[in-house]
Amino acid sequence: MSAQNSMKHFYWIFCICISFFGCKEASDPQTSTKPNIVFIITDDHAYQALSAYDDKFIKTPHIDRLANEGMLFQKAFVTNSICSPSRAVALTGKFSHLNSVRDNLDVFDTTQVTFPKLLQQAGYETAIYGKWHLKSEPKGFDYWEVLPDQGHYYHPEFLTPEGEIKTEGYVTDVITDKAINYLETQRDSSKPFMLMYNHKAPHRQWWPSMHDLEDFKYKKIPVPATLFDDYKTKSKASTDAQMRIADHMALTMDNKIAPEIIEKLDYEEFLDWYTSSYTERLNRLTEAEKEQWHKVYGPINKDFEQNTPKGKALTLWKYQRYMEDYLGVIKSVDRNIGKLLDYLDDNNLSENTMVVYTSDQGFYLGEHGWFDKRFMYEESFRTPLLIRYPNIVESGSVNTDLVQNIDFAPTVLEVAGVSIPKEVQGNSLVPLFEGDNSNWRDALYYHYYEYPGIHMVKRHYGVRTKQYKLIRFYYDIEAWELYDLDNDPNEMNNVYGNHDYKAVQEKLHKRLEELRIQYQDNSDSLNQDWINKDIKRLQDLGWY
Ligand code: SGN
Ligand code: CA
Repeated sequence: MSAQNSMKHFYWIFCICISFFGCKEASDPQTSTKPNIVFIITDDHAYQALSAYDDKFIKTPHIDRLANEGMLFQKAFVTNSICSPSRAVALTGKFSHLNSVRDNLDVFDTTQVTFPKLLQQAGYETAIYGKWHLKSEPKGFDYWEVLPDQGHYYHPEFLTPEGEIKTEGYVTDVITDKAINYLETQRDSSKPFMLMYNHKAPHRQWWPSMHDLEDFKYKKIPVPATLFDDYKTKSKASTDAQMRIADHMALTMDNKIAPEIIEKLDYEEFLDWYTSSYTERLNRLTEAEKEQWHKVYGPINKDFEQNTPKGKALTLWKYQRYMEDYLGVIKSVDRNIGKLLDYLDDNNLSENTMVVYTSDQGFYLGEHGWFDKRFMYEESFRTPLLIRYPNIVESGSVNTDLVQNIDFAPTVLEVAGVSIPKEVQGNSLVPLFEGDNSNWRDALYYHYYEYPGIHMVKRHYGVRTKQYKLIRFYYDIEAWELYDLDNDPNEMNNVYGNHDYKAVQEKLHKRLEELRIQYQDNSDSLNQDWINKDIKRLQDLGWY
């Protein structure tokens, strides 16, 4: 046993003795037996843009601290790669078909059991600041201030128990200030706390903070090998998806070229509202901010006007512009996480606090030609997961087991010493913290539903083992795809129906059926009512 492990065992024996002999719990969080929890969920943070995973695009030294001082999960996944569903999964530990949120239009049923509610009942104080995106009012939180819907990057509004409020500043800074203010001035220090600190960033439309406007501009960003994927072996689901940088990324709203230039040069925008959306966002800036903004984006606009890229050159230009802003937005996330971690250090809270860093899903940074998420392919199925918990997690450790966001709720509950309800479908990560994966899952289940809808990614479900992935696309298509991830990590070669994979394919079909039974999911065939309701809502939104 390492010196560090024996210290940890000593710590636990010490804690057990204290509770056994009925000693009064000290109010100092350092000596309290109940650990605090800081749960950070960013929005659309690709693991490819987090240097603990990969430093080809950006260095994120502050977020990386959580891996250096804790555990980095190399194979962390979501169950349904989209925002509201992922948040509902995190809160309940249940798949979308059982937690009321299958897509971004569903309303979260707050009468359900959630981990914040259970923590509250167990004597925790709970708070949430930032993105919520579940439509109903937050329940199970002593304090909450959340962004309405997606929220805004500049001078964001917040929903609070007292109604909507306006704030000044950049959203990532504002959320951090609220979280630190809670810790500093509002928190009841006689209780352990659970703080959800959820960022809007780096969600589309990628407006960096004034501090980071210039950071990545004109720095050549490496281009992914699959930027010009022609989906040769894939089903129509890939061709039909509307999330290609080349065809569906907006020159105005996403790449920040002034609408009058786009019009003058006769470039086409995929959707009309992109132009107004860009102007509305620009108009949220103060006059001083606008001036600073134009100093950086003015020359970019001029260059575009002079060079008028077309065809492949335009796709490469759009990719470069997209990444400059996306990475700029991440800079401010990293800086703010650093601020929060420093606060924990300075206030003697780091030792007895579990800090979880994750995103609601991954994101495409040009792989397969895409931005956005939704597909069960690796870049959006995976999500970053870094956990620092000095009580039991060895610093600098790396885990490669198949973990999923259904595991978050049971993990937090076990760490807090609260029993895990039977209906929870995930597993606590605590055994993995301690290096024990003897009873861990061998396969993951996934199900995505938001179709027809924005980006038009067809409904699909599937299974992923350590080496293989089997996907079924359904609804207005019937197609299967199979990938051998060891031999084809970029998922370019669909081998479904290939004779060499006959046995593998049969095994995966069987495993998929077992998982659907285990997780009680028959929602592709039996719920025509749900499907009709979805179509009606999407028609109301003018998306269908
Ligand atoms: C918005 C975005 C989409 C994005 C969805 C869902 N368009 O509609 O690109 O897929 O949110 O994102 S935007 O022009 O309004 O930015 S999610 O993270 O909330 O699921
Ligand atoms: Ca998201």
